[in-house]
Parts: sequence; C-alpha cells; structure tokens
Amino acid sequence: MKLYDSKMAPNPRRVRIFMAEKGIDCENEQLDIVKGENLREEFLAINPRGMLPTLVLDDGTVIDETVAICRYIEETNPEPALMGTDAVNKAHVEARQRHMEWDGLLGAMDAFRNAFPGFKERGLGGSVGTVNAIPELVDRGKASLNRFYNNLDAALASQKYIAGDDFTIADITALCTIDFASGAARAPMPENLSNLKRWYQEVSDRPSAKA
Ligand SMILES: N[C@@H](CCC(=O)N[C@@H](CS)C(=O)NCC(=O)O)C(=O)O
Repeated sequence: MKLYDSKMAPNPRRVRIFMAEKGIDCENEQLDIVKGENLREEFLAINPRGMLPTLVLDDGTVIDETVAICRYIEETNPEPALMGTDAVNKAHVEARQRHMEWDGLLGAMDAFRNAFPGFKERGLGGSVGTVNAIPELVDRGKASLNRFYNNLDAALASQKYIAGDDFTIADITALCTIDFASGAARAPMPENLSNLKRWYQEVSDRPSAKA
C-alpha cells in the first residue's frame, strides 16, 4: 500500500504515528501542500478532494480521511489496540478522539490557515477553488485551543492517557494538534498546565512521535 503524505501537515502525521505504533511501514509519497502539489491533476485523479492523508491499497482501493485510514489499519492489524477494546471502551475512545479533533485540531487549523499568507485565497483546504481566508477565525481558533488545553489538563489530573489507562488514537490526535498549534498556528501549550505537560512529555518520548 502507499500513503500520500505531507510532513508539514498534522493530519498525515496522525496516520504515520498510528502506523508506527503498529509497526507498519509502507510506500510513501510526499506532497507539498503550500506549493499546491495536492491540487495537481495527478493527485486529484487519485483523490478528487485533494486532501491528505490518502491511502491507496495494493488492489487500488483509495481510502481518505485520517480516522477511516486508521480504522482500516486497526481492523487489519488489531494489536496493539489503538481504537478501544470492548463496546464501551471503543465508544469512549471514539468520543475522546472527536473531542481532540473538534476542540483542538479544528481550532489549530483555523488559527493557522487564516493567518498564513500563502493560504490567503485558500481559506478551505483541497480542491474547492478560491476561498478567501477570514482573519477573525484566527482568534476564534485560539480561543478554542485555550479551552482544549485547559480541559485536557483537568482530565489528565486523574488519568494517564486521554481516554484512560491506555495510549490510543485520541493521544495521537492531541499530540499532533499540540505540535501543530505550537508551531505553525502560533498558539503554544501554556507552560503552567502541569498535568498536560507530564502527558505531553510521555507521548513525545514514544518512538512513534518521530514519525
Ligand atoms: N478530515 C480530514 C482533514 C484532512 C486535512 O485537513 N488535510 C490537510 C492537511 S492536514 C490537507 O490535505 N490540506 C490540503 C490543502 O490545504 O489544500 C482528515 O481527517 O483526513
């Protein structure tokens, strides 16, 4: 299988870390989003939405959407479980994973996308044509991230990982969000949140975090 990927972007990194945790490697093609390589005809023929990550299986099946790709990998390589164990735990991991996306990653994407000069006319990602950035969304994104950081710190006071005792996809989404927010989106994790800092150090030390 082959992963269409971009080292500069947070969503493809979620898949790389997920695969690294499972010990899986595959063919990889890097596309430069800022240069618009994801909007070229060759790639749109594979994924008309022009979004990364995109996984192509050996039989030609195309799977896009980070969580859908992770679901496929989880089903084909169940160990270690990263998306929950029994029915209740799977539902809980899914809820936490969505909290990380909605409260954190979307805010970071808004804060970055609407401030980055190269995306002035690419306010929405992918093959949607010209859409102007909205500078007001930068502050809204940062406000959302602020709540995300504080809620995470409170949750991590009484549990090791974001969905409980085990490292899961929710931790991967949160890590990629925080690194992206701290760098490109210019909304770093506050220094005074000690539970969040403890967790961040632990997950950043995992070998998969280098993926
Ligand atoms: N919901 C999608 C979002 C994917 C997404 O936003 N990908 C970004 C990179 S992080 C992208 O491909 N952007 C293309 C662009 O900005 O033109 C997923 O989870 O895979």
